[in-house]
Amino acid sequence: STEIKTTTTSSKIIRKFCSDIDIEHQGKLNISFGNLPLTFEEIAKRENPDETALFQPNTCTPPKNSRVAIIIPFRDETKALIRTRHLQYLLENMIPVLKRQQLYFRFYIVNQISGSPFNRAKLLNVGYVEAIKDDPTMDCFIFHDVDLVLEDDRCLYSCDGYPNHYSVAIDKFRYRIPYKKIFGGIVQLDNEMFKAVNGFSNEFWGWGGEDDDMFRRVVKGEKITIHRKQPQFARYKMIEHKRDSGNRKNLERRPMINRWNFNPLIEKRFWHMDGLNSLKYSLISKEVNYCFVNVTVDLLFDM
Ligand code: UD2
Ligand code: MN
Repeated sequence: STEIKTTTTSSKIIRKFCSDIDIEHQGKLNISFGNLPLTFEEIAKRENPDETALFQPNTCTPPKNSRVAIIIPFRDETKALIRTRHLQYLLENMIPVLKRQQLYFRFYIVNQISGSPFNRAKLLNVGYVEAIKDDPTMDCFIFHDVDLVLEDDRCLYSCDGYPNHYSVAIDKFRYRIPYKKIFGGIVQLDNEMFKAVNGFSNEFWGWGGEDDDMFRRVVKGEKITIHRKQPQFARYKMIEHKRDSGNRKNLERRPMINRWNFNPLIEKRFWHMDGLNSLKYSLISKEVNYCFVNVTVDLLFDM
């Protein structure tokens, strides 16, 4: 079976809610990719998740907005296992951070089968649906590229009632926002907001545009203000990489984004019809792989 055991059986009962005083910050972290990363098995051995790959604090109960699913769009078709290494670096460095932040959390790696153009946004929709299915108490969703590793643990991964953009200071962009309306890399939405915007679009095949469409769903569609995390803490290293095969530039991305400039009545017709409520996929497998849930999916490309 592909179902993961839910929290009703695995949740610990501790009567004290976690608060700021339970968080042990180290501050700036020394992140480097000079050595090979640990294997998934080694990470799990060190970090000790439960059998469902869930992590939770030992001494307090996470309050509302601290039950976090981290969803990573993924495909690795390289012989050198480049994206797999990225994932190992990410987990090796970030699981300890999230533990120190006293979060209840689980990683979902949503893996697209080969043969169709990569579709990051649709994979993220799948991750959301599968995470909620496994654990309906999850209330905070972080949509996270595999190649971004946090450099300061004072950047909190719990939700705060706003949609948040995390990757505001990336080494690759000289730690500056590359353009004003960016909403790519790492973003966070709580359950209500994600449902309100109907999730991501399912129709962006190949590289680019899907993040800009989500920006518009939130800001133009739902009229919600996006917050950016504090740049002094929300600092990331992007592990250097080339464009993956199977992820060519989406040449339709500009006209698709420009739909948002039309009359608002026309807008409604497309984003209310394209997203969570139109999501179709075929689940190939779902299993715990040491320290994360590995979801493999056929996104039913038919263009
Ligand atoms: C930018 C955005 C990214 C996304 C992308 C356009 C930032 C910091 N990043 O990243 O969020 O909007 O442009 O789609 O703004 N992936 C795989 N295997 C593949 C292809 C992609 O695992 O074959 C995943 C992986 O998690 C990767 C992510 O998709 O990090 C985005 O792809 P990218 O890293 O090639 O795109 P990039 O760096 O231009
Ligand atoms: Mn990247």
